[in-house]
Amino acid sequence: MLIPDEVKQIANDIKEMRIRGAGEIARAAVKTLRITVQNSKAKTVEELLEELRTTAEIVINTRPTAVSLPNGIRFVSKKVRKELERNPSVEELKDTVDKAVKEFIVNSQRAVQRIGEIGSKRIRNGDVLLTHCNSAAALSVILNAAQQNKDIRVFATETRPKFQGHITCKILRDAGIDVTLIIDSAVRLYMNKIDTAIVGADAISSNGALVNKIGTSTVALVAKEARTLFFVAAETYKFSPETLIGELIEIEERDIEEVIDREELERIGNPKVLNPAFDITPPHYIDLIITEKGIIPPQAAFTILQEEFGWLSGDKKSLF
Ligand code: RI2
Repeated sequence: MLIPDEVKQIANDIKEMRIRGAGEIARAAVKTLRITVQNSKAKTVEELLEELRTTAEIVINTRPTAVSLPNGIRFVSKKVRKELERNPSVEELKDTVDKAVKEFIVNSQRAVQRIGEIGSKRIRNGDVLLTHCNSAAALSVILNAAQQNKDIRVFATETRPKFQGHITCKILRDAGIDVTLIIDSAVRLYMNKIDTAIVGADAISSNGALVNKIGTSTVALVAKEARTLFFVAAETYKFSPETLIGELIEIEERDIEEVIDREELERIGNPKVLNPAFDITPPHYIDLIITEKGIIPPQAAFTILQEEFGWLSGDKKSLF
C-alpha cells in the first residue's frame, strides 16, 4: 500500500507539534482515515481494512500520551466494525468511514463549545483565573464567561519549553480579556490572587488522575495549598479506556533541543537533560472535571469510561 503524502504530512505535523492540542490532534488523526479511503485503490474490503490499519498505526505512534488520538480512531473503527456485520462493499465501507470522520469532528467541536457553556457557570463576575499551556477546552470556559460580560482577569503561564502560553495570551487578548503572562516558576507567588486555576487534559485515567502539560501538577499542588479551586476542562474522548485494563499512560519524552541548544549544552559541560511533555496530577488535587456531559468529580472518571467504552476496551494496536 502507498501511504498518501497528505497522511504522512499530517502525521509529521502532529509529531512536530505544528498541529497540537489534544482535541485538534484527534481531529487531524481521524481525517487521515478519510484521506486513506479517498486515495485507496483497494479492490476488497480486507485490503481497505489493511490500509486503514496502516494509517491508524502511523498516526497513533506520533504522540503517545494524548489518548484523544486513539479514541478518535476508535470512534471510526467502531462504526466500521458495525458496518462489517452487514457485509458491505468497498464503496459502502468508504462511505461509512467518511461519515464517521465527519461525525467525530462535529461532535468534538460541539463538545468544546458545550464545555464552555457548562464551565462558565462556575466562573463568577470579578474572578481572577489562571491557566497553564494552551487548551481549547479550558479557553472555551474562559471565553464563554467573558462573553457573558463577566469581568475576569487571567494569569497565563509561559509553559516552557514550547511557550504555548503565548498562544493563550494572543487568543485571550484578541477577545479583549485582561491577561498577565508569568513564568512557570512564578505560579506560587501569584496563587493567592487566583480564584480558580483551569487547565485542559491530554488524558484522564480511570482513577481520575489527570495527564496534562508538564507543570500542571505543580499548579494543582500550589492551588491546593492556597485553597484555590482547580478545574479541568476535558471532553469525554480524553478519558483513557486502556487504564481500565491496567495500562499506564505513557509520558512523552521530547527532543532535548526544545530545552537547550547543542552549543549551550556543550558550554555548560554536557549535563543530562530530560524533556517530558506531560505530568500527572493526582485526583485529590482536582475539584472538578468539566465534560460536555456535565460536571463530574474526578472519582466519576470510571463511570464515564464505562458509559463511553464499556468494559471491553480495545487494544490500541488492533482497532480495525
Ligand atoms: P485541548 C495540549 O498538549 C496541552 O497539554 C493542553 O492542556 C492539552 O493538549 C489539551 O488541549 P500539547 O499538544 O484539547 O500542547 O483542550 O502537547 O486544546
